[in-house]
Amino acid sequence: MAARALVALAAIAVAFQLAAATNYTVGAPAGSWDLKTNYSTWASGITFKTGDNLVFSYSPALHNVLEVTKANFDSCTTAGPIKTHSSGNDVIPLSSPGNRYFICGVPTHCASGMKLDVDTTAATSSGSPPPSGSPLPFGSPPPSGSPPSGSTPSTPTTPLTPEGSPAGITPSGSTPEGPSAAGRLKVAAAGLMGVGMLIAFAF
Ligand SMILES: *[C@@H]1O[C@H](CO)[C@@H](O)[C@H](O)[C@H]1NC(C)=O
Ligand SMILES: *[C@@H]1O[C@H](CO)[C@@H](O)[C@H](O)[C@H]1NC(C)=O
Ligand SMILES: [Cu+2]
Repeated sequence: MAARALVALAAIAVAFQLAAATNYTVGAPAGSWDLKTNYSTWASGITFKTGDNLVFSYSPALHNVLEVTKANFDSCTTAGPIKTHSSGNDVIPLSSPGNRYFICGVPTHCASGMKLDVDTTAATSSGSPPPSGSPLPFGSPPPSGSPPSGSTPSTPTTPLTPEGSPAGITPSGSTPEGPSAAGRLKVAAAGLMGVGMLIAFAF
């Protein structure tokens, strides 16, 4: 009984953990994968973490997505891409830290601004659930309350424009609130784990 409650609560905690990964629709909310969005401005307002996904949403009749090298990104060279995406709803997992480069392969579109450089930082380990074999003793703080020192801060990078987001790119949606919302979820999940242990001891 108590064990079952613990397992259920652990599953809830894990579900919260998975929900912390974010899907970023490229260009949203003001635009998408189009000819009018400034993608360096768009990306500068987001801290991309490993586990997040990029979602390129566009009409496949008008655009596509080529993942390319930095050299080909800089020169808008569409030949020999690392990977080509053309579904119109391409979900690209940011599975490891580092820079990745995406351009539109339709002639003139890259030079017109359809190019996105994404710098992914390693997600901190602060949110990982405690090992199942060693529950924390009573009274210990939630495991995710404070990230370990030396971990990458989760504050978004400073936008290039002095006034913050330019008009039209309003900071709504999940983007700017992602890290703090995720942090709250982690704390909530940790709290649930604590309740689970109370239940376990009560039985
Ligand atoms: C992200 O998108 C994928 C694919 O559409 C979906 O399976 C997943 O649930 C989404 N995750 C979030 C956190 O929205
Ligand atoms: C995007 O905006 C930045 C900052 O205003 C500017 O320096 C850059 O030239 C713009 N990029 C494009 C492709 O227009
Ligand atoms: Cu295009």
